[in-house]
Amino acid sequence: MIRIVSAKFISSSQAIGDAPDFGMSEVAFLGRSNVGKSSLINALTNFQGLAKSSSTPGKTQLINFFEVIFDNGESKIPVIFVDLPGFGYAKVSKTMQNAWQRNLDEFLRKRINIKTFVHLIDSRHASLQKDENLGIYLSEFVRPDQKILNLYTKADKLNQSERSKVLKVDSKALLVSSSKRTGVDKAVETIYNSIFGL
Ligand SMILES: Nc1nc2c(ncn2[C@@H]2O[C@H](COP(=O)(O)OP(=O)(O)OP(=O)(O)O)[C@@H](O)[C@H]2O)c(=O)[nH]1
Ligand SMILES: [Mg+2]
Repeated sequence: MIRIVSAKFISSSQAIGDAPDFGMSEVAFLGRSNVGKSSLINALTNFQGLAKSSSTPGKTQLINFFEVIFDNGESKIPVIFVDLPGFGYAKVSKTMQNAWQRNLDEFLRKRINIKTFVHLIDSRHASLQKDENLGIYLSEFVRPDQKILNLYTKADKLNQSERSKVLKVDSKALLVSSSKRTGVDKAVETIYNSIFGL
Protein backbone atom coordinates (compact mmCIF):
# COMPACT_ATOMS: atom_id res chain seq x y z
CA MET A 1 0.00 0.00 0.00
CA ILE A 2 1.18 3.50 -0.85
CA ARG A 3 0.96 5.95 2.03
CA ILE A 4 1.86 9.54 2.72
CA VAL A 5 3.83 9.53 5.96
CA SER A 6 4.58 13.21 6.42
CA ALA A 7 3.98 16.63 4.95
CA LYS A 8 5.18 20.13 5.60
CA PHE A 9 4.71 23.59 4.16
CA ILE A 10 7.81 24.86 2.36
CA SER A 11 7.05 28.23 0.80
CA SER A 12 4.73 30.40 -1.26
CA SER A 13 5.36 32.22 -4.51
CA GLN A 14 3.48 34.84 -6.45
CA ALA A 15 4.69 33.68 -9.86
CA ILE A 16 6.98 31.17 -11.53
CA GLY A 17 9.80 33.73 -11.47
CA ASP A 18 10.07 33.58 -7.69
CA ALA A 19 9.38 29.85 -7.34
CA PRO A 20 12.58 27.96 -6.43
CA ASP A 21 13.51 24.67 -8.06
CA PHE A 22 13.15 22.07 -5.30
CA GLY A 23 14.64 19.31 -7.43
CA MET A 24 11.65 17.03 -6.87
CA SER A 25 8.66 15.92 -8.92
CA GLU A 26 5.62 18.15 -8.44
CA VAL A 27 1.88 17.53 -8.37
CA ALA A 28 -0.24 20.59 -9.18
CA PHE A 29 -3.79 20.71 -7.79
CA LEU A 30 -6.07 22.86 -9.88
CA GLY A 31 -9.71 23.56 -10.48
CA ARG A 32 -12.41 26.13 -9.91
CA SER A 33 -12.32 28.24 -6.83
CA ASN A 34 -13.96 26.52 -3.83
CA VAL A 35 -13.89 23.06 -5.47
CA GLY A 36 -11.86 21.71 -2.53
CA LYS A 37 -8.20 21.81 -3.61
CA SER A 38 -6.75 22.85 -0.25
CA SER A 39 -9.07 20.50 1.66
CA LEU A 40 -7.99 17.59 -0.54
CA ILE A 41 -4.31 18.28 0.13
CA ASN A 42 -5.10 18.19 3.85
CA ALA A 43 -7.01 14.91 3.47
CA LEU A 44 -4.35 13.24 1.32
CA THR A 45 -1.62 14.17 3.78
CA ASN A 46 -3.87 13.56 6.80
CA PHE A 47 -2.81 16.97 8.09
CA GLN A 48 -5.66 19.32 8.97
CA GLY A 49 -4.81 22.97 8.45
CA LEU A 50 -1.72 22.28 6.33
CA ALA A 51 -3.26 24.03 3.31
CA LYS A 52 -5.60 26.88 4.23
CA SER A 53 -9.18 26.14 3.23
CA SER A 54 -12.27 28.32 3.53
CA SER A 55 -15.92 28.39 2.56
CA THR A 56 -15.22 31.79 1.01
CA PRO A 57 -14.01 31.32 -2.58
CA GLY A 58 -10.64 32.82 -3.38
CA LYS A 59 -8.94 31.64 -0.18
CA THR A 60 -5.75 30.47 -1.87
CA GLN A 61 -4.08 33.44 -3.53
CA LEU A 62 -0.49 32.28 -3.89
CA ILE A 63 1.31 29.25 -5.29
CA ASN A 64 1.92 27.18 -2.15
CA PHE A 65 4.49 24.40 -2.01
CA PHE A 66 4.35 21.43 0.36
CA GLU A 67 6.89 18.66 0.71
CA VAL A 68 5.14 15.32 1.02
CA ILE A 69 6.82 11.98 1.76
CA PHE A 70 5.38 8.89 0.07
CA ASP A 71 6.16 5.46 1.52
CA ASN A 72 5.76 2.55 -0.90
CA GLY A 73 6.73 -0.09 1.65
CA GLU A 74 10.33 -0.19 0.50
CA SER A 75 11.46 3.40 0.37
CA LYS A 76 10.41 6.91 1.20
CA ILE A 77 10.10 9.32 -1.71
CA PRO A 78 9.72 13.08 -1.35
CA VAL A 79 7.41 14.90 -3.76
CA ILE A 80 6.11 18.47 -3.92
CA PHE A 81 2.37 19.16 -3.78
CA VAL A 82 1.41 22.54 -5.21
CA ASP A 83 -1.76 24.22 -3.98
CA LEU A 84 -2.94 26.80 -6.49
CA PRO A 85 -5.44 29.64 -6.54
CA GLY A 86 -8.80 28.72 -8.09
CA PHE A 87 -9.60 29.36 -11.70
CA GLY A 88 -12.24 31.93 -12.48
CA TYR A 89 -12.60 33.52 -9.10
CA ALA A 90 -14.57 36.65 -9.87
CA LYS A 91 -14.88 38.57 -6.61
CA VAL A 92 -11.65 40.53 -6.86
CA SER A 93 -10.99 43.44 -9.20
CA LYS A 94 -10.56 42.60 -12.87
CA THR A 95 -6.94 43.75 -12.76
CA MET A 96 -6.15 41.47 -9.81
CA GLN A 97 -7.96 38.58 -11.45
CA ASN A 98 -6.06 39.01 -14.71
CA ALA A 99 -2.74 39.16 -12.88
CA TRP A 100 -3.49 35.91 -10.97
CA GLN A 101 -4.63 34.09 -14.05
CA ARG A 102 -1.57 35.20 -15.97
CA ASN A 103 0.73 33.99 -13.19
CA LEU A 104 -1.16 30.73 -12.93
CA ASP A 105 -1.11 30.19 -16.69
CA GLU A 106 2.61 30.81 -16.92
CA PHE A 107 3.30 28.52 -13.97
CA LEU A 108 1.29 25.63 -15.40
CA ARG A 109 2.83 25.90 -18.85
CA LYS A 110 6.45 26.43 -17.87
CA ARG A 111 7.04 24.67 -14.58
CA ILE A 112 9.37 21.84 -15.59
CA ASN A 113 9.00 19.77 -12.42
CA ILE A 114 5.24 19.23 -12.71
CA LYS A 115 4.62 15.54 -13.35
CA THR A 116 0.91 15.40 -12.64
CA PHE A 117 -1.94 17.88 -12.97
CA VAL A 118 -4.75 16.92 -10.62
CA HIS A 119 -7.88 18.56 -12.02
CA LEU A 120 -10.53 18.75 -9.31
CA ILE A 121 -14.14 18.76 -10.41
CA ASP A 122 -17.13 19.26 -8.11
CA SER A 123 -18.94 15.91 -8.28
CA ARG A 124 -22.32 17.68 -7.97
CA HIS A 125 -21.60 19.62 -11.16
CA ALA A 126 -19.56 17.12 -13.12
CA SER A 127 -19.98 18.52 -16.61
CA LEU A 128 -19.56 22.27 -16.36
CA GLN A 129 -18.32 24.15 -19.39
CA LYS A 130 -15.59 25.70 -17.23
CA ASP A 131 -14.15 22.29 -16.38
CA GLU A 132 -14.37 21.12 -19.95
CA ASN A 133 -12.47 24.26 -20.97
CA LEU A 134 -9.85 23.65 -18.29
CA GLY A 135 -9.36 20.11 -19.58
CA ILE A 136 -8.94 21.35 -23.15
CA TYR A 137 -6.60 24.10 -22.00
CA LEU A 138 -4.37 21.60 -20.15
CA SER A 139 -4.33 19.15 -23.03
CA GLU A 140 -2.94 21.89 -25.27
CA PHE A 141 0.40 22.02 -23.46
CA VAL A 142 0.68 18.81 -21.43
CA ARG A 143 4.03 17.13 -22.18
CA PRO A 144 4.51 13.41 -22.89
CA ASP A 145 6.08 12.96 -19.44
CA GLN A 146 3.09 14.56 -17.69
CA LYS A 147 -0.29 13.16 -16.68
CA ILE A 148 -3.68 14.75 -16.14
CA LEU A 149 -5.80 13.17 -13.45
CA ASN A 150 -9.46 14.07 -12.85
CA LEU A 151 -10.73 13.80 -9.28
CA TYR A 152 -14.35 14.44 -8.33
CA THR A 153 -14.69 16.23 -5.00
CA LYS A 154 -17.33 16.51 -2.26
CA ALA A 155 -18.62 13.00 -2.99
CA ASP A 156 -20.22 12.92 0.48
CA LYS A 157 -22.87 15.29 -0.89
CA LEU A 158 -24.05 12.80 -3.54
CA ASN A 159 -26.80 10.22 -3.32
CA GLN A 160 -26.62 6.95 -5.20
CA SER A 161 -28.26 8.22 -8.38
CA GLU A 162 -26.03 11.29 -8.44
CA ARG A 163 -22.99 9.01 -8.15
CA SER A 164 -24.16 6.98 -11.15
CA LYS A 165 -24.61 10.22 -13.07
CA VAL A 166 -20.93 11.12 -12.52
CA LEU A 167 -19.86 7.62 -13.56
CA LYS A 168 -21.92 8.01 -16.72
CA VAL A 169 -19.98 11.17 -17.60
CA ASP A 170 -16.64 9.55 -16.71
CA SER A 171 -16.72 5.78 -16.26
CA LYS A 172 -13.37 5.77 -14.44
CA ALA A 173 -14.24 8.73 -12.21
CA LEU A 174 -12.41 8.82 -8.91
CA LEU A 175 -14.85 10.18 -6.33
CA VAL A 176 -13.36 11.61 -3.17
CA SER A 177 -14.63 13.21 0.00
CA SER A 178 -12.12 15.16 2.05
CA SER A 179 -14.53 15.49 4.95
CA LYS A 180 -15.53 11.80 5.10
CA ARG A 181 -12.16 10.56 3.80
CA THR A 182 -13.76 8.26 1.24
CA GLY A 183 -11.67 7.62 -1.85
CA VAL A 184 -8.66 9.28 -0.24
CA ASP A 185 -6.40 6.18 -0.04
CA LYS A 186 -7.21 5.36 -3.64
CA ALA A 187 -6.40 8.94 -4.64
CA VAL A 188 -3.01 8.75 -2.86
CA GLU A 189 -2.17 5.59 -4.80
CA THR A 190 -3.39 6.97 -8.12
CA ILE A 191 -1.39 10.16 -7.70
CA TYR A 192 1.73 8.16 -6.76
CA ASN A 193 1.34 5.93 -9.82
CA SER A 194 0.86 8.93 -12.10
CA ILE A 195 4.07 10.60 -10.86
CA PHE A 196 6.18 7.52 -11.41
CA GLY A 197 4.51 6.57 -14.67
CA LEU A 198 3.09 3.30 -13.33
N1 LIG B 1 -18.90 18.44 2.18
C1 LIG B 1 -17.65 18.66 1.76
N2 LIG B 1 -17.15 19.91 1.77
C2 LIG B 1 -15.89 20.08 1.33
C3 LIG B 1 -15.09 18.99 0.87
N3 LIG B 1 -13.90 19.50 0.47
C4 LIG B 1 -13.95 20.83 0.68
N4 LIG B 1 -15.14 21.20 1.20
C5 LIG B 1 -15.55 22.56 1.57
O1 LIG B 1 -15.50 23.39 0.43
C6 LIG B 1 -15.05 24.71 0.77
C7 LIG B 1 -13.86 25.08 -0.10
O2 LIG B 1 -12.77 24.24 0.20
P1 LIG B 1 -11.27 24.66 -0.14
O3 LIG B 1 -10.45 23.45 0.10
O4 LIG B 1 -10.88 25.91 0.54
O5 LIG B 1 -11.40 24.94 -1.72
P2 LIG B 1 -10.29 25.49 -2.73
O6 LIG B 1 -10.54 24.81 -4.02
O7 LIG B 1 -8.93 25.37 -2.13
O8 LIG B 1 -10.71 27.03 -2.87
P3 LIG B 1 -9.81 28.31 -3.33
O9 LIG B 1 -8.55 28.29 -2.52
O10 LIG B 1 -10.69 29.47 -3.01
O11 LIG B 1 -9.57 28.16 -4.78
C8 LIG B 1 -14.75 24.65 2.27
O12 LIG B 1 -15.86 25.18 2.95
C9 LIG B 1 -14.57 23.18 2.54
O13 LIG B 1 -14.88 22.82 3.88
C10 LIG B 1 -15.66 17.68 0.90
O14 LIG B 1 -15.07 16.65 0.53
N5 LIG B 1 -16.94 17.57 1.35
MG1 LIG C 1 -7.49 26.73 -1.77
